[in-house]
Amino acid sequence: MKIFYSETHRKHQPPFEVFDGGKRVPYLENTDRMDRILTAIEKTDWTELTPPADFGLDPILAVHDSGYIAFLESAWREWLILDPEVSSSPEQNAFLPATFALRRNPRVPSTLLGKAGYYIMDLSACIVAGTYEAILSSANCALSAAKSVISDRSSAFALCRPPGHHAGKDYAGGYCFINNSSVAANWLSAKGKVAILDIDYHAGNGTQDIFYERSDVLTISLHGDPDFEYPHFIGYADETGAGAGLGFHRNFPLPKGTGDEGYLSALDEALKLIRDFAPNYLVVPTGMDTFDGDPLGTFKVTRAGFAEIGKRIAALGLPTAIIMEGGYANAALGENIVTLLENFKS
Ligand code: OKP
Ligand code: ZN
Repeated sequence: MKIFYSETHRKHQPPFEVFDGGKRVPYLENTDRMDRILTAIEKTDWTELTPPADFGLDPILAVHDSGYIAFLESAWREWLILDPEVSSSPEQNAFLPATFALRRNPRVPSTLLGKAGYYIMDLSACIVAGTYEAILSSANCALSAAKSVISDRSSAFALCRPPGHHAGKDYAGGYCFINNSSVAANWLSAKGKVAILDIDYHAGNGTQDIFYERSDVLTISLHGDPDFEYPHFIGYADETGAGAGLGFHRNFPLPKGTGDEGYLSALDEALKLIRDFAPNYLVVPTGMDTFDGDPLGTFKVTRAGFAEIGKRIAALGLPTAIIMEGGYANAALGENIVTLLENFKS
């Protein structure tokens, strides 16, 4: 199985994020996550680590707003000018706004902090010097996996970092800037019908937003109920698409403590929807934060659970692009993802 990966993610290493209560904590979406996965992948004899190709900006701008991408490109440089103190210790700093848009009146301010409040939805999408380069490289991993799914007619894994599923057309949040899975799915949608099955612990709000009015891409997300879990304001069961897209989005909000049994029964419902839709390609935004003991999750999915989840998704028999999203129980992360991926060997 081809695994698309680039070392460029290391350029995105924010020194902190801000948790509930205003607590500054070390950035949980860290480079160690990738190191753990790479170590586990190295032990297999059926994986082939492959550098991503450069797809340029076009497939990204086919999903994201150009003003938003321009903001991401220039934010760090502009921040250095606005706060010259940052230049003396850039590695101890990250750029984040402290005021957020209401979006009742969709105007984009002309200034850096105005734009930041408009384009960023929380205190985890920190921008540092290397963020832009890292997010382009991450998107290229997802696009490379999508292309490989077509040309090799087999499944592929995009080892993306930063993740993407919380990023919308014109906003960053939840460690996400470019919605890698959506960029890949939209690129694939020019070649056939696509379904997206998001199995990260958190609701795939960005993906939901991006495809909400489209009927050619079915989007489904299984996640912690947003009534108690991030991202709180989206991901409820009654959100099923709009306009032409009505009926082509589904959410499966699940309770705290969901284990293998509860998860698998929701997954079976989702898989039935995908079979009925009869897509040509499947994109799976994959988070391992459903794992029992994940610091950002409340579910109790086990390693045996991941084996079964992978087996049931693979049984769809679709060319599948598996796209890395979250998962923060680093010590178990590598073995967990390999356990899931094994099912997609060709
Ligand atoms: C990203 B991914 C709430 C803090 C939430 C952001 C979580 C982003 C998860 N207590 N912080 O979906 O794994
Ligand atoms: Zn997550």
